[in-house]
Amino acid sequence: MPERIAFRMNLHPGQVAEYKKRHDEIWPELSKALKDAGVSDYSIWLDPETNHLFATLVRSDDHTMADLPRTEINRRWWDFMADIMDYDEKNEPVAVDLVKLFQLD
Ligand code: RM4
Repeated sequence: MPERIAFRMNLHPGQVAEYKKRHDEIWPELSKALKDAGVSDYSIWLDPETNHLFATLVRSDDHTMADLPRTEINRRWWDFMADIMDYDEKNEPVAVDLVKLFQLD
């Protein structure tokens, strides 16, 4: 069964327009890499009070999301985004897994 996951990232203050612009112009190779890794229905939402980015996506049974950080395209995208988001010591965007507490089908 495909599963939906959610996680939280952190945007730097004053960078909403830039973040949206970059994603409006997302590199086709990155979209393809995500889809090829089994990712679909991926959306990112802003909490304007905290600058938190709430991300949610569906991943397939046989997804290979764990391999994405090692791909050249993903690394290039993360380097490109590093000036406007919080990053960790591994030079990856801070991403806190969110815990699902409710579902209405
Ligand atoms: C975000 C962040 C995430 C990436 C999406 C497409 O800004 O870099 O890691 O999955 O873009």
